[in-house]
This record gives sequence, C-alpha cells and structure tokens, in this order.
Amino acid sequence: MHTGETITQFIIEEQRNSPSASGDFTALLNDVVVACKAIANCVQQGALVGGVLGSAGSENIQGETQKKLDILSNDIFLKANQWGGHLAAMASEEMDDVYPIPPQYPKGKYLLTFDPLDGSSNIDINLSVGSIFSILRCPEGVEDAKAEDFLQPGTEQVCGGFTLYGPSTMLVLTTGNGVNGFTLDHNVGEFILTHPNMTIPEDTAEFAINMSNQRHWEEPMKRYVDECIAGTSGDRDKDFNMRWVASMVAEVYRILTRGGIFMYPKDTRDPSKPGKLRLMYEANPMGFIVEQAGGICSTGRERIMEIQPNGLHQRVPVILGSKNEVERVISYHKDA
Ligand code: AHM
Ligand code: MG
Repeated sequence: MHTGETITQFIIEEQRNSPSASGDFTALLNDVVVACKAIANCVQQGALVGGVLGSAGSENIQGETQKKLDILSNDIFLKANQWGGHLAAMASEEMDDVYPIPPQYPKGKYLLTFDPLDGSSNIDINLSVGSIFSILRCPEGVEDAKAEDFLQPGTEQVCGGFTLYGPSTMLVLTTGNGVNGFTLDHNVGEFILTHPNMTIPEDTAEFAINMSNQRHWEEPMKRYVDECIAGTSGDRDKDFNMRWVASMVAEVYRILTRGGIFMYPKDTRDPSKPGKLRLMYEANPMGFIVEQAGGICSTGRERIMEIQPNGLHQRVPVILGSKNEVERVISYHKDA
C-alpha cells in the first residue's frame, strides 16, 4: 500500500503557506474531491448497477445526447458542493443555466464550473472518462451570482483540476503553484500524492487530433498535420506517432506524462461553433494546468486563458501541449 501524502493533507499544507486563507477554499476542494470519488465509484461499477450505462434519452443545451452517467455525475457534483457554504453558484456543461445555491444553505465567495463527465461517448465501451473543474472568485458584493459573474478570463482561475477514471483513478490539480497528480487508493478512500510537480517536455513526436474532420480545418492546421504525417520524408524530417482517445482528460494526462500535442481546432462547418470544446468547462481549467506544467494552450491565434468569455457555453478551438510544437502551430497561423 502507498502511504504517501493525502490530497487533504496537501491542500491543508498549501493553505498554511497563505496566512490570510480562511480555510474556505480548502473545504470547497474537499467537497469537489468527494464528488470525484463518488463518480469514480459509479464509473467503476458499470453495468453491475442499474441506471448507469446507456443514453438518458435527452440532450444538453448544446444539442449533444446525454448519457445516464452524464446526468448522474452532474447531480453528484451539485449535491456534494451545494451545502458547504463556500459557493455563490455553480455552472455545468450539462445544465442550460447557472445553478443557484438552494435557499436552505449558506452562500460563499467562490464559483464552481465543471464538466461532470468528459469523454462520455466512451462510457459504454469501457474507455477512460473524467471530470473537469474550475474555481473562480465571485465578484465582490454579488449576492446572487448570474451567468455574467462567471464570464471571467481563465487567468482569474483560483484552481483548475481534472480526474481521470482510467485503469487507476487520478486527480490532477493546480492552484497556480505547479501541477500535482494524485492516485485514488480505493482501500483507504483517499487520493495520494503520487505525481508531484508534473511537467510537460518541450518537444514531442506525438500528436492527437480527430483526423475525420480534416477537410473542415483551416490551412495552418492542415499544413501542420500534413507535415507530421509526412514524417522523415517531409519538411520536418522527423517521424510522428498519433493517438486519439476522444477523451480530453486522457489526452491531457498523457501529455502531462510524456509530452504531446492535442488539437481540437477551428472547424469551418458551423460559424456559430468555432471549435468543439467549451471555454469555461474544458479549455480554461486544462489551459491552467498545461501552462503550470510548462506547456502552452492556445486557439492558434490567442492564449486561451486571456479570452474574455462571452457566454457560459462558449466554444473555442484548443491546441495544447508541448511548448515547441504548439509554438509551431501558432507560427503557421501567423504565416497564414
Ligand atoms: P464531451 O464533454 O461531450 O464528452 O465532449 C468533449 C470530448 C473531449 O473529451 C474529446 O476530446 C472530444 O470530445 C472528442 O470529440 P470527437 O467525438 O469529435 O472525437
Ligand atoms: Mg467534455
């Protein structure tokens, strides 16, 4: 058994380094961790418990089919985080509007956004999924937080994190002091610090993209991927390998472990959807983590974390990972 530092200990020790901290943030993170453990448990049970696998027969605000586990995970996040008195409101990829804190509970100074089950198209085929979350401060003086109070650039995040429900359950976290990875010890019921100070290598020979969308990409993206595929017979004079899990959490975890570049680029199909991934629930928390690990997260034209959001469910192109490859993609956008 691994008897390392637990996530609770880690968070409390971080709190001690900031003498003005009230303990609110620590307590909130603990509630988020409880939600993640409960979701990990549901995911792991799979078909052994009824009502977990399969489609829920509904769509979210973005017109995507919801899985039963999408809805269950969303409920778990809400229930675990609404009672503690640390939040002014929550917003989720699976809910149309902001979720206010029910009147019977006290309100707090933070805002929580989350994608309760990222990569849920993978759930019924038993591949990795995860949860992504971001914590913001509620603007001073706001009692009942509305959507506009959430519309803060990613640079304002207090914390970004995600879990990966894979062969082992991992939680990766940043509060702006580097990136740390924890593994769930199911016997102890605690996340244990197993991957301190995760960093992304600057160079990589591995790219991740959904190639079936190739004809809809812009020229800079086509150029970059064509060059990767040409390998030693092309301009790059270097062979590349490709991966596509269709779970951003798994993709980002791989990049944190051994480097790589992940791209869900701008798509010319529908001008109202310049990308697939959502700024508030996916791109910003992942961007915070990737930058804290020494990587880059960009749309190809601008730093994701500096985008001023214009809507809760806004979508953006995402290109993230190893510094030198993402810089190359950005330079191709400049050339174009
Ligand atoms: P989701 O939040 O509805 O699961 O969608 C996000 C996921 C990402 O995890 C993944 O990178 C992408 O969608 C996969 O998309 P595609 O099905 O086009 O390959
Ligand atoms: Mg998602």
